[in-house]
Amino acid sequence: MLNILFTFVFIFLSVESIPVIIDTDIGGDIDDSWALALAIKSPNMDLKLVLTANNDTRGRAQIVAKYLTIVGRDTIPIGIGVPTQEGGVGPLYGWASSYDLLQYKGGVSDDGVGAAIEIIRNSPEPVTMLAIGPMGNFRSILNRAPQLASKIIIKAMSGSYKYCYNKTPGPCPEYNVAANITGSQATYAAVWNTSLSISPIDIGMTAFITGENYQKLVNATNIVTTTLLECYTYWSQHGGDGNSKVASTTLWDPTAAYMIWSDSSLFVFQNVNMIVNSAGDTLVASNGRPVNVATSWVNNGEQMWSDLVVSKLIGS
Ligand SMILES: [Ca+2]
Repeated sequence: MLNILFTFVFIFLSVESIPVIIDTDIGGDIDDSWALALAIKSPNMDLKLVLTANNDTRGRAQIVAKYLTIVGRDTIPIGIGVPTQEGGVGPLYGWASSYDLLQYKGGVSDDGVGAAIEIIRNSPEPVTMLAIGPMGNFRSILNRAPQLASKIIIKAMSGSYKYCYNKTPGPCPEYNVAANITGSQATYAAVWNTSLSISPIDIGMTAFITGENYQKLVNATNIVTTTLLECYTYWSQHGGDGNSKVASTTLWDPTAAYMIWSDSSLFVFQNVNMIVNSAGDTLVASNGRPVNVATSWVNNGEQMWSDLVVSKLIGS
C-alpha cells in the first residue's frame, strides 16, 4: 500500500509544472518569438511573467501583449524591464506598434523587475528564469533583492565556449553578453539557487528547422504556431532575415528554453568556472563561479531537437 502511495506521489510530482519567468528582448531577432511559442506549448512551464529586456522595453512589451492576446494566453502578466541605451525594438516592432498596453487583460507592470521580485518572493519554490536577452534585469534584481538569488534558477542563451559565430574558434563576446557586459558580469558572479546553466553560441549556431520538418510548421493550423509564423514573415520582410516559407533562421533562444521543458539529454554539459571579462568574453577561470555549460550536441542531436521542436509546435 505504501509503495502504491509513493508511486502516486512520484507521478504527481513528476507532472508538476515549473514556475517560470521569461526575460526576453523580443522584437530584435525572431528567435525570442520561437522561444515564447515553445514555452506556451510546454505544459510543464507555468509562465508567471514575461519580462522585457534591453533598449525599448515598453515596445517589446507591446509585442508580447499582442502575441499572448492572439493566442489566448493573455492572463500571463507582463513586466516592462529596465530600458537601456538609445535604441528601438527591431524589425518586429511594426507588427505590434499600435497595440495599447492598457487593453492587456493580464496586466502590464511598469516596474517589471519589481513584479519579478514579488513573484519570486511569494513563490513557495524556486523560480526558473529563462534568460534570452542582455542581462540588465538580472543585475537590477541582484541590486534590489540580493537575498532572492537563492530562489532563482537561470537557464540562459549566453556566452561562447569553444566557438564564436560562424564556427570560428572562440571564445568571443556573444551578443547578449556584449550588449550588457556589467549585467552579465553581475549575473555570472552571483550565487543562485543552482549554478547558472548556459546554452552558448557553440550550441545555438547549428539549431535550425529546415526541409520537411519546416513544412510541417507551414502547414500547422494551431494559433500559437500560425501566429509565430505570421511574426516571422513580418520580421523577415521588415529588416529581419530568412524566408518564412522555407526554413527558420538560427534558433539560439529556443535552445535555452529546451533546458527547461526537457531533460536536456541532447546536450553534452561541462561544469566549469567562468568569468565575464571587460570585453564581454566568457572565459574559463579558476576565480570564476561554477557554470553548467552546454558545450556540444550529442550525436545527431540537432536533428532530434528539430523533430522535438516541430512536434511541440504542431501539437494541438
Ligand atoms: Ca533574444
